[in-house]
Amino acid sequence: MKIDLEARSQEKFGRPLAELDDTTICTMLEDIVREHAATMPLNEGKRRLYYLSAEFLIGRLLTNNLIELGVYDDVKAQLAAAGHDLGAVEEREVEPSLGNGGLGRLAACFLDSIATLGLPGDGVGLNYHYGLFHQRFVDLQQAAEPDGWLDRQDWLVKDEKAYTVEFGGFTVKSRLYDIDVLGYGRTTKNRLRLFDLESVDDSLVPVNSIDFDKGELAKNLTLFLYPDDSDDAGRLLRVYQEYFMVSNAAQLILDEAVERGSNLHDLPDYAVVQINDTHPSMVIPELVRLLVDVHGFEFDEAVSVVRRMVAYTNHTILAEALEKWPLESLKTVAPRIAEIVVKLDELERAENGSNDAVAIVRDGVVHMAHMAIHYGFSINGVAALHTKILEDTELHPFYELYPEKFSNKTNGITFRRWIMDANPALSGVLDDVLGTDWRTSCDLSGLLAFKDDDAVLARLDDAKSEAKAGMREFLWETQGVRIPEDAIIDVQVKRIHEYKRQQMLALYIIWKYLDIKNGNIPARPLTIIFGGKAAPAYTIAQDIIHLILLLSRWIAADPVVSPHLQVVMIENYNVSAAERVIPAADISEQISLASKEASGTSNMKFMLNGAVTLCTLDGANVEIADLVGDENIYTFGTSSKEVERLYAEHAYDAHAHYLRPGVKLLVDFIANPAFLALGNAERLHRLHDDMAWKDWFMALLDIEEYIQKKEQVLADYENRDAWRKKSLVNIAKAGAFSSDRTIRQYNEDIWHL
Ligand code: 4GP
Repeated sequence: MKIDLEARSQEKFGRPLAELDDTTICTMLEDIVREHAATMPLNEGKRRLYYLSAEFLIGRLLTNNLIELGVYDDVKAQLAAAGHDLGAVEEREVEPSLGNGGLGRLAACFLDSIATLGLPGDGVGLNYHYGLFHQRFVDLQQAAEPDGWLDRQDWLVKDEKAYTVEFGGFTVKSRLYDIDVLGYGRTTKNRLRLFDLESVDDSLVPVNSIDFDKGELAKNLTLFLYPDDSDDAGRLLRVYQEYFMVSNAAQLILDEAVERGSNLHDLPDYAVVQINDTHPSMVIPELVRLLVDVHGFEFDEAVSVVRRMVAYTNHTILAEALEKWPLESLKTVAPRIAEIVVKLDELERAENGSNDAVAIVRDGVVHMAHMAIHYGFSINGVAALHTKILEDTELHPFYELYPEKFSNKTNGITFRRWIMDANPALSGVLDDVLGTDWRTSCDLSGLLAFKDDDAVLARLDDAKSEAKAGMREFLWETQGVRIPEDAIIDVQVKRIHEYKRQQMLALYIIWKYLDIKNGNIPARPLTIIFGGKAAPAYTIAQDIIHLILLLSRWIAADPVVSPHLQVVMIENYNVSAAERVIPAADISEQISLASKEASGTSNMKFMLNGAVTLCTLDGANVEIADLVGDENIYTFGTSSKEVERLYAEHAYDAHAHYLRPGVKLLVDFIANPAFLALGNAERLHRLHDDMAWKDWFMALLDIEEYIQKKEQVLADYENRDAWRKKSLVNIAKAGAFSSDRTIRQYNEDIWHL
């Protein structure tokens, strides 16, 4: 592809490139990429993958697409020659916010890898007009504002296809938008297909209460990334959204299979559906419905077809993701689907001897994961430990029934975004040291040969300094925070959730604050950075944010402590912020309660960018630890087996742990009189009492060992030579976590494209 920006500028605006502003240039570049992508053919193949997901957290696309097309350096140079900075232009792009967290970001990395490997496979989801909320901090608390992104974006292309979706009592028409998904160095593409309502009405936003008047539903169904599910109305709306998504997806799948020559009896030869958590699991009864009601199949044959084409990924063992819908809700939303679900349940009971533990419908409740396992041909977890827990505990009765369906697919991250785009300095060093093959192979193991090479270690160190300078600039410009140049950068970025234990890091901060007050001055400043959003209905998570913001302000105002300790909570943490912060990190905080984090993917991003991990043996941390070896990682905490035992036997006594003198001091600090005066007393009391009496995710069980380990990390950081080697080994071993590897495994074991 050849781009002549000067010519384009003259042609479009009658002005030289030098005179355009950043926003105009951004739009111009987006147009150029989109127009070029429109001419690229789709990846072809008889069997096509449909990756169904309620979330796709794709992040900004411009830089990524320029890299995929191999024109990034050229565009940068042309802009520079006209006095522009591509970095500043990139900042003009609005980030689509079509996802909440890990599962949505994983889906985006997967789309990138599927396209890069040249496999025929599209993402299918919903075109939410207001994605995840925009987070603001007001009075040291999270405020959630609607984040309309649609009117300022340029990637969506209207597709010809449109369907009708029948709900109980009313019918809507859909509209389909595509975003082209390019692969690295590829001349073919895939798409992200996002369904919207034909009759959607943007003027309805923002609303907090949902109107179930059928006319209103036809206007607002796609306005929100699945909304608050803390009450019945929110849950019902989610069922409506899910059915809208899967009905469109199923119609699209059948349509395209027929276009490619399928007679539908051979549908599994033409299509495979990967369902991302249980949100799209109604695609199973919907496919059966279409085959029976529209295409005249016998019920049994329809079921046998669907059974050979649907695969399910489980992303968490937390109950909230294993959706259970009242059968009554299904009857309201889509009566025919409720009927089919009941038949699927009867069929399953007939086959497996009516075992309630694995039933699809039990006591009027539909267990979506159970349906996905019985009627899918594959179920996978997302890290070795997670899959083991599914097999041995959480889904054990299913594992006994269908051991052959279970497999592990450890998550991965796309190297295009997480190093080439996010960390050009490090990418440049790797090019010089290893040659550029790593850009396609994602194999960085050649770096190990330079473990004792001072020049290479120094260059890696320079790249880290450059990334830190970029992050400092970003945090100053967007958050108004200044970070000391020589600070150790210690980062925990992810959704705010008790199991991820941001509250445990907050307790460490209290400990460190008191330690410095006691005269123990650290060798150099420590900057602890948090980023993440809390679900608006998740009260304790909001309380944790409040505590972090309070600590941040309190410490910044303390003349004794502030030169040595800084706490930063990034406002509105998103993919773009992650790209600035992760490359700069020295320490990667992965401190979830063992057994609770299915995999994690930020752990992989940090490692790839040379941070050293401080972690519990949870999720993919276990695999990172195996790869890098004991001397290049810091692990601590109660094992997942022991945690499972404590839960099973109700043997964890939070209050007994709280009463230990060192611990009580820290927890009580949350509700000290000065904090109560400065902050929100209700939030602080609630969080304090929760930790002192309940502590469901056992932060107090691990806190002492955590503090000890972290102090060791900080001390070891001062041995600069040894630390640089640790960092090198982490980068060198990160190839195992390329999402290209993950996608190859999905394809070889599940999709067979
Ligand atoms: C997340 C898991 O919490 C995380 O451990 C995992 O890395 C990620 O999925 C991708 O597999 N789960 C979700 C969710 O985001 O909504 O269940």
